[in-house]
Amino acid sequence: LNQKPVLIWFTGLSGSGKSTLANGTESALHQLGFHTYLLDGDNVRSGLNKDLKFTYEDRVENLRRIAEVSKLMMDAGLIVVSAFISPFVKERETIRDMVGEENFVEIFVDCPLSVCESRDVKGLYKKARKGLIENFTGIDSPYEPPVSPFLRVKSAEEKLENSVEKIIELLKEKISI
Ligand code: GGZ
Repeated sequence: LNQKPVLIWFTGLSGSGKSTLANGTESALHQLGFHTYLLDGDNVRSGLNKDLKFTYEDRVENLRRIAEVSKLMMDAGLIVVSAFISPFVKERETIRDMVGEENFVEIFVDCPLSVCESRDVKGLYKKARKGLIENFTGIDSPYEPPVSPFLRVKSAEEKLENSVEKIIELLKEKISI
């Protein structure tokens, strides 16, 4: 199997479905025989980036470290699948430049704030509205959507399996897998 190391970067609001899509994509790649690694808030913010919060500076540092770790994993030959809000265009561009444009696959998980907020799986939007959480993306901290992502997934409208299938098909073309 000729595996090309790439960084598949899911960006979107909290509750938009990034992790679900990233998980689905990783499983699909794994089933095809690829060696992958999934990076998300659960395994990064609880460990490596435990010292970081959600101020502008901390988010920038969060993403910088994630990009560096992704690079190391790509050096090891892995396909890295990552799911972070990554709200700023500039930081996503920096990551793209760090890993090389041809190795960066940006997927915009496009889900209206109203839908993310109504799902509120972890009750964080409610807390943010009450002022109990500061700098919450979409509430009192900005989200800048990608201008021209590799792919835009309308996660509130599309079925997960269909989105994953589309991602895999496009990846096949992009990295000739
Ligand atoms: C946004 C926050 C915040 C604030 C805690 N703003 O839905 P979740 O819970 O599981 O995913 C969110 C996660 C976002 O971390 P990221 O590392 O992806 O963010 S960034 O790329 O902007 O650095 C949410 C939880 O952390 N969370 N406080 N204030 N999300």
